[in-house]
Amino acid sequence: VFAVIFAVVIWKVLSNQQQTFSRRFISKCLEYKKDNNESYCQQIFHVFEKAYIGKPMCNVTMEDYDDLMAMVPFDHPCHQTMLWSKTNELVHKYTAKDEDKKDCFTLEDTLLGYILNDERWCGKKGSNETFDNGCDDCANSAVRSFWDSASAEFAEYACGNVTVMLSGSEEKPFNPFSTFARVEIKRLKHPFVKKLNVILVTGNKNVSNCAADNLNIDLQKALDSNILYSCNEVPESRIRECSSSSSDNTDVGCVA
Ligand code: C8R
Repeated sequence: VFAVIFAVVIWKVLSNQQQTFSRRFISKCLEYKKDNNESYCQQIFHVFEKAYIGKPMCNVTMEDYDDLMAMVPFDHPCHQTMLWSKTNELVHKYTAKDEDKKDCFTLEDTLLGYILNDERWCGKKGSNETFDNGCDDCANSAVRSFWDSASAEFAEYACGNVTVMLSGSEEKPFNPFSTFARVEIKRLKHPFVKKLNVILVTGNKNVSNCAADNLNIDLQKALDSNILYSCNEVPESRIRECSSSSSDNTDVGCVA
């Protein structure tokens, strides 16, 4: 009897865990856009799961998300792309504006980025469930491969003048291990992309500026040589001012 009760409890906990993740996924999908309906969101979840379900935790590749990326194309204006590295909180504060005022878009403003921001998930070999805890953080984890895959698509979609917000508190604002350096910069392609504008955020702890070799040499080497480049040092306080909803300034015009 105890064994049966124990098994039922375990089963309940596990199925509840799965429901929690999928329910959160569906409800974020529904709240992202009024015309997203339940059946569309469920279809997306189904294709999403196929990327990692039943696979060993550290064995998920970028390509495993190809079907998902194909199913959910971007629809934001490609000439208003905002990339970032090590400025997660600030860039999102800055781009969080009402729909009609918005003039730059991060990956978190797109459907999949919005749903999966701050989430963890993985599958397990021999199981058809999604787990949202006990997931290892490895190079080919379901989470990392998702961000690599979505970031690749996002950068390929970019056009015109692209902005990237980097941190002047880092010795290497263009960190070779970052998603921006590994995945995004090489996917910005001339003639679609004309220019890359670095916004280097400065604050109390400035260890680098626009003259750093890491930007002038390393970053520029990684960038398609036909794409123009510029760099502006902008104090963090100024960006916070630009972020306030009372500001009449438009995003890029405000900090550039
Ligand atoms: N991008 C990458 N990673 C993202 C992400 C995103 O939009 N959103 C989240 N939450 N994450 P970092 P980076 C998670 O080192 O590596 C895109 C992932 O778990 O400060 O250069 C985006 O378009 C990931 O491991 O920045 C942006 O331009 C960390 O946060 C770059 O890639 C990445 O944090 C940012 O990636």
